Amino acid sequence: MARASYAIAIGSNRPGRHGSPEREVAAALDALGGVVAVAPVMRSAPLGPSLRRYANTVALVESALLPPEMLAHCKAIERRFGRRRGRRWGTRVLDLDLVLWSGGPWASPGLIVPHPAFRERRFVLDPLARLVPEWRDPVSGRTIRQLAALLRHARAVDPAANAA
Ligand code: A4P
Ligand code: MG
Repeated sequence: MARASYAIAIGSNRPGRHGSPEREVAAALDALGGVVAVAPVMRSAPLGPSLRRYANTVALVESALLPPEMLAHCKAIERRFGRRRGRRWGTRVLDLDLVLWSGGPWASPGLIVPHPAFRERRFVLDPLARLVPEWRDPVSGRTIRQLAALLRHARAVDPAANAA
C-alpha cells in the first residue's frame, strides 16, 4: 500500500539498558525507523498509580505498514527494550502507542486508532501539537491544536481532572 503517516506516542519511566528514560526514548526513535519528525522530549508526573516521572514525546513516522503491522512492530520493540507485562499503568521501560494515522479511524481486535485516551493526555497532546497542529482527529472532528487548547482549559477549571 501507499506510505502512511503515523503519530506514535513514546513514554518511558524506568531506565533499561540504555540508562535513563530519556535515553530509552531516543533509542526507541532509532528502533522505530521511518521517523520524519520528533517533538521535544518532555518530563511529566505520572498519570495513574506509578510514582516515577515519565519522559514522553511523539514521533511522526512514515511507513507502508498497516496499523496492525505497525502495532506488532511497536510491541516487538517494547519487548526488546525489556518491557514486562504486568500491572496496568505500572512502570515501564518503553510504551509505544499508535495515536493517529493518516488513514482515518481504524478498529480491529486489540487495536483502536485514534488511541481512545489521547484527547485527555497532555503528555500526548502537547508534543503532538508541536508536530501536527492542523491534523484533524477523525472521531471528534477537532484539530490537534483545538484538542490541546480544550485540555488546557479543562485543567484550568478543574486542576484535579488531569494530574499529568
Ligand atoms: N491497543 C489498542 N489500541 C492501541 C493503540 N492505538 N496503540 C492495545 C497501542 N496499543 C493499543 O496496551 C494495552 C493494549 O492496548 C495493547 O496490547 C494493544 O493491543 P499496553 O501498552 O500493552 O498496556 P498499558 O500501556 O499498560 O495500558 P494502556 O491503557 O495502553 O496504558 P497507557 O494508556 O499506555 O498509559 N503518565 C505520563 N505522565 N506519561 C505516560 O506516558 N503512560 C501511561 C500508560 C500511564 N501514565 C502515564 C503515561
Ligand atoms: Mg500503551
